[in-house]
Amino acid sequence: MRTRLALMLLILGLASMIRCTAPDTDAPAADAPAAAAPATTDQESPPAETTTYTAEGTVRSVTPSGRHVMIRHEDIPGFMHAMTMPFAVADTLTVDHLERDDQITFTFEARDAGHVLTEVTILGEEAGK
Ligand SMILES: [Cu+2]
Repeated sequence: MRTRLALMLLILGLASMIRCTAPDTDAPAADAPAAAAPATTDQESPPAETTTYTAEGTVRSVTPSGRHVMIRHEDIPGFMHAMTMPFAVADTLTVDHLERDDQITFTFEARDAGHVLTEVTILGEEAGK
């Protein structure tokens, strides 16, 4: 009798445990999107999240390292309004020749991590330099 009661309690206990773990059983399903997330990110990085824009602007400064350029850019339709902002310089690009007030046409990639200059063409110098 006592054994049966203990067995009953054990079964009830197990049943409640199973019920408690039921949400965890759903967890793998919940994990699935999470597990898929990195793959999705990998897929998005190159094609979807990198958009290339070309704009005109004026060089405000180049960091001593030559890895960033502060550019006052014109309106970039569909992307952002005119403003002064920093652009990272692509590894493939050199900006040593750029000077303050240079008028430029530049191409950059809008990546998740920021904006990366990939091409710069000097048009001339801003009047009043
Ligand atoms: Cu901007």
